Amino acid sequence: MVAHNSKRRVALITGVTGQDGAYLAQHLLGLGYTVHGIKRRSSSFNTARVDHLYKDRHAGDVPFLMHYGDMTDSSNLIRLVQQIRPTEIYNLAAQSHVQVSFESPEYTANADAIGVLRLLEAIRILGMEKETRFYQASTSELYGLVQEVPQKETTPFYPRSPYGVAKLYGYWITVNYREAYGMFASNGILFNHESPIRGETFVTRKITRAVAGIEVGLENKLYLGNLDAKRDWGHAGDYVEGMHRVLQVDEPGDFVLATGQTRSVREFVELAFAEVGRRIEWRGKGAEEIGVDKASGKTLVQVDPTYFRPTEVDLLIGDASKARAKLGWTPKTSFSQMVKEMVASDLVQARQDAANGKRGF
Ligand code: NDP
Ligand code: GDR
Repeated sequence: MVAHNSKRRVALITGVTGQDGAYLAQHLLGLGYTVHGIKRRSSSFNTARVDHLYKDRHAGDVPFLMHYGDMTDSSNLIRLVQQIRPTEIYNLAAQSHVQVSFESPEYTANADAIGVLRLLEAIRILGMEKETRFYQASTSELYGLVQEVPQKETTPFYPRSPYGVAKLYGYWITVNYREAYGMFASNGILFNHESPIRGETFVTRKITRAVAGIEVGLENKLYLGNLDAKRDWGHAGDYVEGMHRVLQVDEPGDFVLATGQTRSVREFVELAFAEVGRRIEWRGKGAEEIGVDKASGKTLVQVDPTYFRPTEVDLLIGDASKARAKLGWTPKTSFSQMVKEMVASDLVQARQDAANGKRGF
């Protein structure tokens, strides 16, 4: 097994510009790592989440560096791994939106499934199997259609989207390379985790942004899909600490990270509106359902079937006992603290947008 060289601590994070990449880079820099991140070429700036970590290269000491790259580009990945020689790779890059994966299934498979293989092969081609530990961002979406609750490492997988199916390949190729080549390659099977820098089209951030936008007068109504889906929602800051721990133990393996509590989208909506003192009353059913502000009678939430998915994951609730026992990991942030933090942050943003005459939505 890969002996962990504690003297040299060099991490490579794919997907560093995403929610988890930003939290993980910050965490690893705090632990004294040199952190390299892969960012995609884009016609507009896409590094807002990590700009505060970036120090001017010309200033000398640069513990955080970014490189252009893409999970669909093997030669680029091989070259970067060769140049950086990371002691740890965190593969977080993915087309991570479940609904979008129904629109772009082939691209999702390329980036989320074959991309994992490309990175594992880069390690193997370069003969770095004993030098580099590998973390794969696996997901509770692997569980999909409910087989058992709570879901744990031994629960059978039944993915329900092209995203989930692509991630299933990523999970198993990671296990296979561990078994075939003795690599320190591990899966973190992470349940949903959110934060103020969560992508704006995931349901939690969509809700908190709309609550703030409605409060500040920038928008009138929040349109949502399935209100009854249940998720085990934690805070991204807690989960990146778990990712790091997955690579610090003596043996590689697969670990569920979850809070063990589940809440519906409907409950998230109610709590987020409660943060600004509004009580939501639900009227109607299914595609006709609306959420009304109890005090004013105004409709603030409306179901829009456009957001229904061809196949849905109804219930996720994770059992993180293995992570607790073997990694010493437990989530610290409560659900209500997280909702409060997200609404407060979006209120600040919405007020700035209003002051600057920007709609922002
Ligand atoms: P985000 O969508 O916020 O970030 C995804 C990152 O991947 C972004 O940096 C994005 O770049 C990058 N990316 C996308 N496609 C490519 C590509 N082809 N080549 C290189 N980079 C690419 O996701 P999260 O931070 O929320 O999630 C991180 C990982 O964890 C993902 O793999 C996700 O599937 C997985 N996961 C997430 C969970 C969650 O609840 N957040 C739960 C379980 C697993 P850009 O900024 O340019 O778009
Ligand atoms: P999910 O997150 O699919 O669980 O994947 P998302 O926030 O997109 O959906 C959660 C649930 O909310 C329902 N929903 C809506 N979802 C979105 N995005 N927009 C809506 O308007 C809406 N209305 C209701 C969905 O149907 C679903 O049931 C996330 C991603 O981060 C994945 O990358 C990760 O692997 C999993 O979490 C764990």
